[in-house]
Amino acid sequence: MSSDFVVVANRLPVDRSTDPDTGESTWTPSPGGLVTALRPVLQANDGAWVGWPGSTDEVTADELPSAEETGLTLLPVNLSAEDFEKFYEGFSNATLWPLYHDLIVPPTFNRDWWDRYQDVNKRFAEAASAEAAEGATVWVQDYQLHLVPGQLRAKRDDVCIGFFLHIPFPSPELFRQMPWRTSVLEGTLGADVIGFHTQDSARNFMLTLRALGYEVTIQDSSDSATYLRGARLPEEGHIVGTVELEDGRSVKVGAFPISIDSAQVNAKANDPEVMAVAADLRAQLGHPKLLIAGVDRLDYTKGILQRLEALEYLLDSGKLNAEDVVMVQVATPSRERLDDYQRTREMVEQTVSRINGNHGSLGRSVVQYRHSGLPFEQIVGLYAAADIMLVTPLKDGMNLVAKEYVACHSDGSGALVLSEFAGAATQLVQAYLCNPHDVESIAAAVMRAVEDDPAKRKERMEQMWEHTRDNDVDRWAATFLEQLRSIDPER
Ligand code: ADQ
Repeated sequence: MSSDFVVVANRLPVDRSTDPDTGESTWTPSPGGLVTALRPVLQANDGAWVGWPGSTDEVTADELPSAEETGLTLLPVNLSAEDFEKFYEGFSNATLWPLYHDLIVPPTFNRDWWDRYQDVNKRFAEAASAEAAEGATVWVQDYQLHLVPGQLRAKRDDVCIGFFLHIPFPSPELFRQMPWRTSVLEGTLGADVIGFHTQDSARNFMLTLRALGYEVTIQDSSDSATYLRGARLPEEGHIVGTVELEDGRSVKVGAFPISIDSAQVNAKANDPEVMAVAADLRAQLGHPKLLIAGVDRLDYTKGILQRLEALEYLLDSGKLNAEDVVMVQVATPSRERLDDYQRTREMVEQTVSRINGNHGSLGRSVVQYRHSGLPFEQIVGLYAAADIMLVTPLKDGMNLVAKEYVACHSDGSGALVLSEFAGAATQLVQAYLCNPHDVESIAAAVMRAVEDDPAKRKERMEQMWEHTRDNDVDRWAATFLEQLRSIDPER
């Protein structure tokens, strides 16, 4: 029991790489936004991070980088191959993920996976309980760990617990389909503050609780769809309502839209080496008149297929000329053993080759597709080079790619085509919004971006940059933690 601040997340913020010659493995920090934002809090509070090291090989704490090296104590929760299959691929990614993304594919309800999910959550809760000092703050992250707040509360009533969901929370009718709905809610309600990216998700959560008999007060019932009419909600990072529990506790529920390290991404885009990457890329692509880009994990929620179909429609209809356009799509392999992900990959790749077959010429492809992750410098180089960024998820909690693109265009260059079903749309209201379920709507948004008055297009990017600059990931973490700190310590 030694840390005043403990983060509990599915993954530890480190990656293992193995030297192909010597076979020796080393751990390197994985520079995610979450760890960057929380590092100052972790360092100031003898912080610890509880999470899975990322492979099914057993790892002990002393094999991981030390607190001196990373500024935080890393505490591994190991997953066996069977845990990985049932807890991670199964319940987390084939039950909750599709259910929470509005059934783009049908979720599988499997009791065996659910049992394993409970077991694995318990191990995370035990690790957090063993590490948290008296009166510590524990911040649990995301859908893989819904039960941890309740399991931890049962062991340690002295700690203050936060829970943040990084993906959307679905409408009550969808959530209620899940056989274990009450247990999932009960587990989550072990927290003192529960955060979502958007007001809609926060409200869905509260309406679900109300439908299932909880006493909830929804303080904010303003129209949450103002972004469709170009207006941001007046207040972000605020409490949407409270839940009164039978044990006398009161839980706050709020909307805290996550962001990126805006200044750092902006600085990277202006770094001469990255600017050279961007210029080289345009040259390699034959200096196209219009460079369109997409960057995603290869996931059916991201709408990669739909955006390719929109491009195809624009080429088929002659609205865009294949000679003038190149689209670069980078898709990071993800959850590759799951059928729905394999199918998505097949459909994406067939569409890429059909477009190139019909519209490319010998030696020149209209769509340049890469199925891999890329170093962040290259991703930023691509963002900087792209005239139009296509971010068209069918459903997305927030979508950081949209914000990263904006941070690379503080000079007002470029244009963002953004799905109205991404949480980011509630904030980047000056984007060219589209309905990704409607290929013609995506195509129309692309044409609006192409044909807009250049001064207006520039103004849109500048306004989005100002908002992204002022609402970065530090602000997100600070706003959430401020709510958590305001919990009565005498409770
Ligand atoms: P994700 O679904 O993973 O996150 P997103 O928010 O877009 O989606 O973040 C992806 C990150 O991966 C970005 O930082 C991007 O730069 C990087 N990335 C994507 N493709 C890459 C590639 N090929 N190579 C290298 N890097 C790549 C979940 C939710 C989101 C929510 C975040 C944070 O689904 O809605 O915004 O968590 O809460």
